[in-house]
Amino acid sequence: MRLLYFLLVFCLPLVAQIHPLDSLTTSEFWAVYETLQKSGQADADTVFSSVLLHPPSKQAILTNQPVPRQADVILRKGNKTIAATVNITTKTITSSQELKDAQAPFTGSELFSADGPIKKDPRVIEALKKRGLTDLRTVQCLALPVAYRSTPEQATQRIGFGSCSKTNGTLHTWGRSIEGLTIQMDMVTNKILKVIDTEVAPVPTADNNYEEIPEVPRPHTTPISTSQPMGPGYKIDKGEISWQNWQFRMRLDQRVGTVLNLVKVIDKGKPRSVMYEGHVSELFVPYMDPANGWNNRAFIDAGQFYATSPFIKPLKIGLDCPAHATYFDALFSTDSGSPKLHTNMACLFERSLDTPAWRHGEDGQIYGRPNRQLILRTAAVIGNYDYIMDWRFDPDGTIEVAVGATGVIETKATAQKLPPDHSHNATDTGQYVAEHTVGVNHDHYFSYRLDMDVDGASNSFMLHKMVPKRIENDPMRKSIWVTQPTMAATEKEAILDIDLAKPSMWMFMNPAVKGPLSYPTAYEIMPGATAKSLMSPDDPTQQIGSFSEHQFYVTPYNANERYASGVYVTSSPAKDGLTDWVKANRSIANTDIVGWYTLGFHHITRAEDWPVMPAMWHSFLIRPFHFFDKNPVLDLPKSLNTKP
Ligand SMILES: [Cu+2]
Repeated sequence: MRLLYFLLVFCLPLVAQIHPLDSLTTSEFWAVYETLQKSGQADADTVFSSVLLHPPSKQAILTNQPVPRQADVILRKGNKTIAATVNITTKTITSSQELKDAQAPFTGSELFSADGPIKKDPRVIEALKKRGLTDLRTVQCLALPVAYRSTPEQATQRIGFGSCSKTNGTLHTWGRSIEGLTIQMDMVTNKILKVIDTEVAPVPTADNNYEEIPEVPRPHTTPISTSQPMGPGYKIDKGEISWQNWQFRMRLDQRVGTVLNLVKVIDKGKPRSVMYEGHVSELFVPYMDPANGWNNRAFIDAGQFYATSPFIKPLKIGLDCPAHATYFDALFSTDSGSPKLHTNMACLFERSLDTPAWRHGEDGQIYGRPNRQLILRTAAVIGNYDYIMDWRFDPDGTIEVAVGATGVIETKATAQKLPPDHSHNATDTGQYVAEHTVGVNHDHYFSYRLDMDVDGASNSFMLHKMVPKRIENDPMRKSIWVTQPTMAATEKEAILDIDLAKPSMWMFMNPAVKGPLSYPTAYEIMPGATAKSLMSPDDPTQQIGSFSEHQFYVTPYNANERYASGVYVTSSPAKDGLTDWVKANRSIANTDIVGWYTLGFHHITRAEDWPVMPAMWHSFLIRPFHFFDKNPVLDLPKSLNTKP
């Protein structure tokens, strides 16, 4: 179903009033452009590296006060980076500053323009010749930014780190890397600064044309049909989505994808606040190989690449989401400051879970209610990797946040054809996934920023610890576990890791609102399978993705703290991020607080991950705790097929 809503929003303000939390519209992008041009801040050569909605004042939103529409802009003029905030309402510049220790993110044209200069360098030509590669039309080179400072030149110059792949004989170049050859390039002058050539390995030839593999019908795959013949059960009204007892706003952001706002549950007819804002904050994907070409692969995937191409990419109807889903378009900036429409960037649909929301069998009878879920989905594609990113709403007040990792693993070409023996330790930096092809060990970390507002903005954070208790003088029992509620007073007390020997529940609670049983109302953050970085804190790669040290953090609300590795992650000195903010050890008691969950996993690759990886899912839950007075889904319909 094509949704007119977003197109209508793009045509505003002629049609209706823009909500302060809506995405930037066409006319607003152009207002930003014209304001910067007229003021002299931008000229014909200025690159618009980033134009994002400046999030409106939370205080103004919560008190229904008028709030100006603003945009945060990063401009680049040669080597200079300028941060500006533009007031769209008044067409004035709120602030503008040249940054001395930060660099604008790489844009797409910048990244791909490296191919020509790299292939003209005689050292590169010689290195390619040494590998038998003389037809340079079949070699593709690009220069990527590095998020952290890996060379001193990055402090003063805009350095791209180049590498090349062979393109002939294949549709995609993943798995065709020209190993051991790396290039450092000044992206402003296009001067090649260094060519490093450390090892020659044959470019692998293992089949990677996955799309051309013939389809083989599987036995017993009869059609499964899902449809909603009476239309969806959700409503979308001026950017507000409502479904069953849920109500929230959604916008799509070029840097972080889906941004949820004003997430509420309707309880007995009254809207109750759960979360003011929720979105991915950052991604960190470090590789575990110190060799040339691999030693600086530690990607900060959202902040490092969103200007190259938007974090989220189009969805395919019938593959990513059902045909009957609602698909949303998005309007993002180009590097000349003009808006560009991207279609099918998010989808919304209901699905039957084919499981009961609850059930009980008694006296030969089965009592229960069937369950369903509302899913808001996007797909991020960053180079080789694809991440399906879900916000899943359950009727019982739970939100499941899930990420499905798929796409193509990064591989290293090796001189050796296959592992020398039958052990799994043939190489300590990866596993062979095809001949001459090692899938390098790596991690994936996702930082989710969760501005929880449980029944209001002022919340406290409680650890509901479970501790063993010795039972004395009782022949029937020697031990039990009991709960020990502990309030986290400051940020350091809320830096948390999963420890199976010291379990605890992590809860945002409102000390001022008592539930029907007299407990403060609360929402729990329930971790799923996750991971913690094993790199040392003095490793510069770890410093830029340092949020991966822990699974959870709580900070007092600060409008400027949105991205866990900081705003600027191109050649960054890594001094502005979540782990820096929490050093202040600010109070988090009974105030507006924000949770930061790290969803992570270590990835040891396997044959089954090649040439394209089966989707692997990880998730965590945000679920009510003493928020409702009883099971909130007792009243679900007995059949899913009832008319509302
Ligand atoms: Cu992986």
